[in-house]
Amino acid sequence: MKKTIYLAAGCFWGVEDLFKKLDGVMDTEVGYMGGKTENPTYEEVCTGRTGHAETVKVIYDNEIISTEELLKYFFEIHDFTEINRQGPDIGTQYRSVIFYTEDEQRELAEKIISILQSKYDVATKIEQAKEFYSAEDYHQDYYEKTGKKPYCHYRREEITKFFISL
Ligand code: MHO
Repeated sequence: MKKTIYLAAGCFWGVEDLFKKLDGVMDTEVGYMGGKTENPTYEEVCTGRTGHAETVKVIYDNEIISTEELLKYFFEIHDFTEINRQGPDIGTQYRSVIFYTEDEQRELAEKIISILQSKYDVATKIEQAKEFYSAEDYHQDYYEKTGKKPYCHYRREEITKFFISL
């Protein structure tokens, strides 16, 4: 079954790149969510004043990847302990948020966060998905287009191992 979730975890270039490579992910799109400005531009979001977070829309085939596996991957590819920041990128637009579209996603996000909290300070917030504003074309598939590499998104072996140990 096809499902949609919106994930914010710092600069959306890297988040999209990593999710695109995940088995079961059918489509991705980068954009903005969680703020107050309608149809924001990248420059406006960069000021931190729109309230939006750089967000990736992830459409996945739930028969190939479960929501739980997808969410665990989310926690493996970014530093979920950072508040309003991801690596060199600082500001509320880089906060860590799971924007759910259905109750099962919210429940699983709560479950995984409570497990992670036994060992880590988790900054990730869980919120209901709101209006998603697609980002400018040049931000879509940024690393595929430019041939550059993500600078703060990669799979953290420590977190992968933590999940395996459960
Ligand atoms: N550090 C990057 C952030 C880009 S991301 C789309 C830059 O300043 O270009 O926010």
